[in-house]
Amino acid sequence: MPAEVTAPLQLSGEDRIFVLTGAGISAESGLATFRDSDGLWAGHAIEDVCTPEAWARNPELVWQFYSARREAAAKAQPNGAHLALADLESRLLESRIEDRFFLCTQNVDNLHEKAGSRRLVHMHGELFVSRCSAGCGRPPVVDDAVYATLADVARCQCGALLRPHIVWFGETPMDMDRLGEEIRKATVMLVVGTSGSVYPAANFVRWARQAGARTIYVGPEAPLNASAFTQVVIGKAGSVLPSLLAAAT
Ligand code: BV8
Repeated sequence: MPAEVTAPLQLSGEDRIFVLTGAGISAESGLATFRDSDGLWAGHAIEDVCTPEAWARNPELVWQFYSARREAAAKAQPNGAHLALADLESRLLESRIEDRFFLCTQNVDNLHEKAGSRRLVHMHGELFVSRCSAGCGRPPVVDDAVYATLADVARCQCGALLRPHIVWFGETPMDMDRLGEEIRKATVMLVVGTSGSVYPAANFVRWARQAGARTIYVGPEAPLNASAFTQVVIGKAGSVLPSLLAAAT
């Protein structure tokens, strides 16, 4: 198990930091993670709500699952971890070197945006966006509606049902080329609150290591890919990130 660290993160002017977040960063904002005992998967089997097959079989159940998450996320506020990352981004951007900071989240909630983060990719999609389920080519639309029944679900101009603009298992994550590019440039990778159980996100730390980057994990327990990290900070993101990132410029 790599050594625990408590010292604030030190960055040199040449450093470029790639941050990857998971459900754990939103836990202290009251949003359930996936695998916790009372987590999202506790109530539903992945294959019933988070696959293209589930959508084809029962789109009403899928919309009820994501509508409940829209209601929860709409009430949630960013915590100290989200705010510390937004603060670090603005500090590093002050240094006028455009791409010293990049944030990739597996989360579909909008708490990073609420915290003020800007240079951000939702590799698994966004909760408050929908798109045409027939793939007619029209762009995704902002949509915060809650759909209790299939009859309520809005339709695309082409007539097809709207589906959540979310990456389901078996579907290709968003912006993989850009993410690969940003990981190759990174000299530091900070990973926060993810179990390291879902791919390709769980491989990012290995790609960063191969590129020679320092790799740091923050979370209350070691992730499944812990061996790929050069440093681990065991603790909750909301209390660790503000002090860990305070000195980084
Ligand atoms: C794909 C959106 C091809 C939906 C999600 C290789 C090997 C084996 C399997 C595969 C493989 N490659 C692909 C697969 C299949 C599959 C996969 O990985 N299956 C798993 C189950 C084995 N992957 C796919 O299908 C992916 N697509 O591979 O396409 C491809 C590949 C490469 C390039 C091009 C194409 C698509 C996967 C995306 C699925 N959609 N989310 C939704 O949100 O409803 S995944 C979803 O689960 C999340 O987005 C996240 O990615 C993932 C895991 O969740 P975590 O965020 O890690 O949360 P979890 O609950 O697991 O853990 C919480 C952590 O937080 C814990 O560690 C806990 O300790 C910590 N924590 C708790 N409290 C705190 C905290 N940390 C800090 N502070 C706290 N307070």
